[in-house]
Amino acid sequence: AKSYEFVKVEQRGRVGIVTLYRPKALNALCSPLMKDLNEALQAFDKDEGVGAMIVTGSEKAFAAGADIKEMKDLEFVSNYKNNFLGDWTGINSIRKPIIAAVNGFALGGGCEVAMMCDTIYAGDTARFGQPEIKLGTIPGAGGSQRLTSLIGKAKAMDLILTGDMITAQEALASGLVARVFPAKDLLEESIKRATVIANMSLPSVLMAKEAINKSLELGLTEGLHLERRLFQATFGTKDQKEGMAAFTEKRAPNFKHE
Ligand code: CO8
Repeated sequence: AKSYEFVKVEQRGRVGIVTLYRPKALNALCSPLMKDLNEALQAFDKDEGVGAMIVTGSEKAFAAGADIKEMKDLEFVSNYKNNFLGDWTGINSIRKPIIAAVNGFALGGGCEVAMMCDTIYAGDTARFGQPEIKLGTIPGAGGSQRLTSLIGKAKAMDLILTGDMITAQEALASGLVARVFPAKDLLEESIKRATVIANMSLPSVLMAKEAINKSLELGLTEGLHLERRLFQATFGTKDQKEGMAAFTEKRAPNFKHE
């Protein structure tokens, strides 16, 4: 596998793990780090042997946001001409599921990267926030949009307008994260669940992810139409035959991802 400066990659069975690695700056998301992250995820997305991915950071920080030192002297016209942050959306085009496993700080762009993933599991010491307002700016990579759809308007306003952090337990209660584990167990527990997903039929997994993500963008009629069409399409896979045969024969299915 290729090696990168700002992320570490590892494969456990059918699970691809990308660890953000910029310890000197609490994994602050400089442009080269985002480039490495996107490349590493794209490589796993293409890899036939991988069925699900995890993005994680260190025990102290998932990521403490965009790199403030890199950003501080930027100007509107150059931001606009260079489409600043416009190319940080690579995660959105990954088709396989990605779990963000968050320990420590997930702030600003760090919280946004976690929300770009398909679900978030947190260690019990994790802290989430969108502190951009304290720097005289606002979220720029989906914070105002994704956080609002995940936790609702009142809570999103409260967090984004004050810049306050919330704990893992608060994030769980508000629907930002799906599960909380003791911090030291977070990665192993995330790998276990990613393995469950990675052993399901990959075509079904891709279709389920696509259908869920489209629910955030389509009206109900179009969303139900897409879901029904994808559901019908699963009957064209060998894995659907295997899954239903295994149930009938009272045995575990052996999906071949085709
Ligand atoms: N950018 C650059 N460097 C950082 C950042 C950052 N966001 N966060 C921490 N660092 C650096 C510190 O400067 C420090 O470096 P040095 O040792 O050279 O001084 C080192 O990391 C360790 O940090 P601290 O000493 O501050 O550690 P503490 O444990 O005292 O505090 C905190 C931890 C509370 C996380 C604190 O570091 C902090 O508040 N960080 C900034 C958090 C923040 O405001 N983040 C939002 C940034 S704005 C943003 O993300 C805009 C979104 C744009 C979209 C991004 C696209 C994905």
